[in-house]
Amino acid sequence: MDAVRPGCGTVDETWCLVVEDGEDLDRVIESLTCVADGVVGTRGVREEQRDPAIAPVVVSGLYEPATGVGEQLVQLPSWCVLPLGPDLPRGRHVLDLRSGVLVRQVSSGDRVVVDALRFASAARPGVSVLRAAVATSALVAPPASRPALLRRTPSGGGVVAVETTGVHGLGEGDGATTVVERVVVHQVETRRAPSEAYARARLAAAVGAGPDRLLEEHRRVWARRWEVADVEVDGDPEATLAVRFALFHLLSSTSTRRAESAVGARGLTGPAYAGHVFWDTEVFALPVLAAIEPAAARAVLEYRLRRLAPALARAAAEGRRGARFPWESAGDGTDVTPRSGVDQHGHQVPILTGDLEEHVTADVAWAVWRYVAWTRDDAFLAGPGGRLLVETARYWPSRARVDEAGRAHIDGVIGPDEYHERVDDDAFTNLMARWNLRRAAELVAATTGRDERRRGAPTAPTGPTGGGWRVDGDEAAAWTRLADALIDGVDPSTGRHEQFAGYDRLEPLLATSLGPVPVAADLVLGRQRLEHSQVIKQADVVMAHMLVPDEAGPGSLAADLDYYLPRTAHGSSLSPAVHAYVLARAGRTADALAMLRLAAAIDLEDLTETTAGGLHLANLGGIWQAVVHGFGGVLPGSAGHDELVIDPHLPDGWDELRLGVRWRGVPVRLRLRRDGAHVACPAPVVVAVAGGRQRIEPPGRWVR
Ligand code: IFM
Repeated sequence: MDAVRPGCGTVDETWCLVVEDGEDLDRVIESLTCVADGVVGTRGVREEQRDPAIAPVVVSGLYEPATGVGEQLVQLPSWCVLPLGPDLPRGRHVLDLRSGVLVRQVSSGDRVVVDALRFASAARPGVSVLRAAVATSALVAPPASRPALLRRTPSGGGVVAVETTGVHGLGEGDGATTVVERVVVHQVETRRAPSEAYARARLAAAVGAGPDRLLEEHRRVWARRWEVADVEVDGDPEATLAVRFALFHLLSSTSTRRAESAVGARGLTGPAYAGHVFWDTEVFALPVLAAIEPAAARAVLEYRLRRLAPALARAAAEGRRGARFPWESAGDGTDVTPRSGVDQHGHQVPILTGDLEEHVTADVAWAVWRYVAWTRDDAFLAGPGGRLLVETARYWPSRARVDEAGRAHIDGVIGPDEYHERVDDDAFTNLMARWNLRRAAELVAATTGRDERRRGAPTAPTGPTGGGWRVDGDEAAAWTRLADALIDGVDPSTGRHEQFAGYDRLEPLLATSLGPVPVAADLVLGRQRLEHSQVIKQADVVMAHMLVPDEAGPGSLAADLDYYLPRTAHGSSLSPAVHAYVLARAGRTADALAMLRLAAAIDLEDLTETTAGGLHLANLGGIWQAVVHGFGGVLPGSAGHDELVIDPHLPDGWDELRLGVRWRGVPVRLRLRRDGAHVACPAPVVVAVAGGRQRIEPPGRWVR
């Protein structure tokens, strides 16, 4: 077994997550220790698991009909279970983030009863391996392979799982050990029937390579990933582990190999929210991928592109133009938000987000822009990415209302703060719509200018399907006019945004008066009182400062933070990391660090008691963004500028922040300190530090 030990021989607390098996904690541990390869996620179900675990294995992009939630991610039984006897003592899991390997050890006195290692091959997605040495006396039957498993879905796709279990004995008598080597292949197809013959051929190739070589390949892929993306905080091992843990699960839940990647709210770590895709994917996970694994970000955008037709159809059915993306999306891209849920008193309550939480449409556009900012994938912007920007922008003029004074309003929405429903002029929604309109208009202007120069005639690229789009200058000019007319809620007397029309007149209740945050204010106050109070669920106005700071009222950042932070319950896991980011940008680094710790605790300490259903992927993306964009100040320059901005705001105790990104295809490693930054790059890059642009030649240098 030594040949397959992970890097945790001596456990490095910044690379390894160590969890002791504990009563009632199984479901949480299963989420924390999930191993996934972007296609198949295997939760850390114990090898001796007997009670029915929840969704031991989930399969990306495959949805099946499910009561109450429309569609849910396909779930399969665990392939890691061994026929172990009932009185096994509890053990511990060690998840080695560096090599992507989960080790489980169970000891009885001096004797190791189970010493198991598993991984989901990053080198061969769909191939997973379990290698376990178990005390022969603990086995109640010889370990054997399960027969092939086939699941089909209404999309015509499906998954077939085939496996081989090799068994051999070591030693004799009381000390005898049985070594089990199991290799499994999950062959997943989203649009056609999976082929068992192909799965068997892959299995034969994997078994031929053997567990040692499979592990070596797998570790090499993770080593390459970390070479680009690792984040380390000198002076704060806790923050280092939190951000590595976030990166590990984000990269595990997304794919660089598939054309399209459906990333649900819990990634591949669990079944909560039925694996539905929310805005979480575009504004929390995608920014991380765009900066370090652009192919995975592109696959995330492809998921929306392939569901543009239902988004166009929905807008048309509602009498609008352009595209309206669904609040919750699954297989076919129609809205699958449940229409009702059950509250704490057992009463049925309507869920209105599917009808009213419309900012997701602009969020999709924002993700296109963010991807292009990191990659300069101009062909994507000129083709299908541009189409997403244009069709989303087209939605807003048909959705907005212009009053007699010429001011534009968006009525009857839900913003990120879901405690207040059917509100008018939600500042976040309006700012995002405004941003969407302006970027699309700029794109049309840039494209038309380029085409004029090239051909002497004003045209925009067109095409029969996803890739093409055509906009005439009058339509684009109307977008700019609407953007200028949209109400943004800035009150000149306070210098801050009013979250929505009438918010300031609500009961001036602070979330902090309800108890320590995070607090589920809906449970404490009840829906009725809550909606008439100023307590908000999560970052709303503050979120706009994170996504579209140039759209927010100049100078409003401090006033908005001062006002909204004490009113925020952080009743959504998305909230603390957003605050960490924005507080860091505002220079309030001690408060930002406290928020970062809260964000880290959400899953690592199961702070909201919801981690059993899977890790909160948006929070994980938020943690990385808070560290890299918030504290590091590392971001693409604003539109039209080709430099990577570096503007660190480090909290006390952080001596140096080391991180990596891919800037326009070049892997750049940064060491950020209070007095300067070191930029290491294998090809020239342009950076902006303290407002000054500098060209950095390889291998790099300090900039101050
Ligand atoms: O998208 C979020 C939403 O903002 C708050 N409720 C949970 C959703 C899924 O994470």
